[in-house]
Order: sequence, then structure tokens, then C-alpha cells
Amino acid sequence: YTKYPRTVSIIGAPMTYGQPYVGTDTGPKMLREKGLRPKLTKLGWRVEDMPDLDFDPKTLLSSDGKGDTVVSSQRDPPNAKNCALVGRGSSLLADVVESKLRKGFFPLIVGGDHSIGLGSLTGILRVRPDTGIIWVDAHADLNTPHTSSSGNFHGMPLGLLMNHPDNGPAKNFDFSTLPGFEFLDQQGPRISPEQLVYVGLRDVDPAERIWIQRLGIKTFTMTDIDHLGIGRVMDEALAHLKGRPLHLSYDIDSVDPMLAPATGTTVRGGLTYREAHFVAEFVAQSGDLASAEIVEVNPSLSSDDGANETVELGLQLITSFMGKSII
Ligand code: 6HN
Ligand code: MN
Ligand code: MN
Ligand code: MN
Repeated sequence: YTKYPRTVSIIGAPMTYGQPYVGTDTGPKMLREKGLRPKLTKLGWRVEDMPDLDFDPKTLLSSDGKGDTVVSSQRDPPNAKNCALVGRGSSLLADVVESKLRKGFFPLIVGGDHSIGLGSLTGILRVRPDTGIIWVDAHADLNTPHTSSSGNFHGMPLGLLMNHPDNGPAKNFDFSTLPGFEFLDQQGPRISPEQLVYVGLRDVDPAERIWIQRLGIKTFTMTDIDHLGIGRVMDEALAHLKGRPLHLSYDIDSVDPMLAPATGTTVRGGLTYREAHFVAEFVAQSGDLASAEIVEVNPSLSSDDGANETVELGLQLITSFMGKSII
């Protein structure tokens, strides 16, 4: 891969269908308004900023992409809320991410809820199947419709893409039962457990816990961060992914809700301001970061002050992982 792409492509993915609230769709707009583009330019990037992807249900559910013929009016399968919308949106995002990577650009995907991981990872893995994934999150997002108790796809991107020779979450998962997910056919790219590292976990569902253990996924919980310190955690995380191009998937709910209140699934006891930044800075310093996304910023879920703080934090974190250094 191009180790030092000079052009970043900002891909706004205003997805809300992976969880129950409106508002995550305004993430890309808020970050742009706060100066995302000039900040990236100042760091030395050439910036390609396109309009947000069109996730209007009429467009997503039409066969021609123009809103004419609706292909999918089926009811959602069990535990798969807004199935066709999430599937179609992910497919669209996967194609855009793939094409930007093939041009040698750095895709910066701005969510949107975390179900967009389905699309961004699929696009990335099509081009670079050996990518190392750093999943910074309070949650493991390792469910499938078979294990999820919420039915929300933002808790499933890794579960749906995970592969394992024995019986990983997606083993025997029949994507033809999920309307809109045709792009993830049996041949589609999958993640192997060893190419994933978790940082910041503190709210893991029972089935997810079992899979993390069985698959042996490298996991740094908040307890590990308390014990080892964030420096050693990131040393070990990057050592585990050594030699791979890296993708950083940054869920803003990994950060403590005192600092990032405007998000849908807050969990107390998260990353401090410096820990959150250290993760971003350290990944940037590795020189191996090849794509990134920031997700779950929802300005409508707190006071105006809380929303502002959360968006501002998101912007600062992007600036950090895109290469801002203190000296
Ligand atoms: N996220 N484990 C819960 C679920 O509904 O599956 C929460 C998922 C949260 C997802 O924060 O991206
Ligand atoms: Mn998440
Ligand atoms: Mn989360
Ligand atoms: Mn939970």
C-alpha cells in the first residue's frame, strides 16, 4: 500500500439505521462546520471532500440508485433492525472506500453509527486483506442477529465480518437471509481474529465474551488500561499488528461520557482526555495508518454544551490520528 498517501478523502457516511436514534447523521456536517478541512490542510494533507453519501431510504432501496424501483420491502428478519437500509448503505460505502484506496488516497470515514464499519471494512479488505484493525470502543460490536439482544446493527459489524475455521460468529451465517447484504456473499472478505485488536472495552455482552475468548482476539479492556497504562497497552496492540497496514475505528463512546456525552450508548469509566489522544497520536506515529473512521457522534443526544464538547473532541482526535504532533 502507499505508505504515505498525500491525499485524504473525507467520506461522510451519515448512517442512523444501525441504532435507534436520529442525529448520528449530522456528525459529518458538524465536523466540517468546525473546520475539519482546514485542520487537515494545515497538517499537510491534500483534501478531497465529497458530499455525504446519500442514505435516503428511497435511494438506498431502489434498484437503480435513483429512487425509482424499490427492491426491498420485505420485513426485517429477527434481530436485524432496518436490515435492507443498513445493508444497502454498507454496500455503497464499501464501493466508495475501495475506489479511494485504489487511487492511493487515505479514506477518512466520518459517521454515522458504527454499522458503517461493515462497509468501510469490506471496502478496505477488498484492497488490503491483511489490514490490522484497531477497534477503540466501550463495546465489542461482535454480535450477529443470532446473538444480539437489541437487533441494532451498530453492535454487529465485527461479528458479521469475522471468520474462523472452526465456528466463529459468522460461520454458516447465511447472508441471503439478510436483505440488502447480498454484497457480503460467502466469498466476501472476512476478518481473521488475529488481525483485530480491541482497546477500551467495558460493556461486553455474554455471547461476545465467549467469542472473544474462543477466537483469542487481542483485547485491552479498561481494566488492562488501568493496570498497564495506556502506553504499554498501545505498544502491545501495535506489536500484535506489526507489519500490517492499519485501520483505526474510533467509536467516540470509548471516551468517558463526562467528556463525550453526545453519543447513543454511553458507559461510565471510559478513556480520559489524554488516553483518548494518546491512542490517536501513537497510531499516527506508527506511520502505518492507512485508513480511519470516527463514529457515533450524536449531537442531538445531550445539551448544546455537551454536543459542542463531543464534536470538538471528535475533531481533536481526528487531528491527532491524522498526524498532529505536540512538537
Ligand atoms: N456501538 N452490545 C450492544 C448491542 O446492542 O449489541 C451495544 C452495541 C453498541 C454499539 O456502540 O457501536
Ligand atoms: Mn462501536
Ligand atoms: Mn460503542
Ligand atoms: Mn450492553
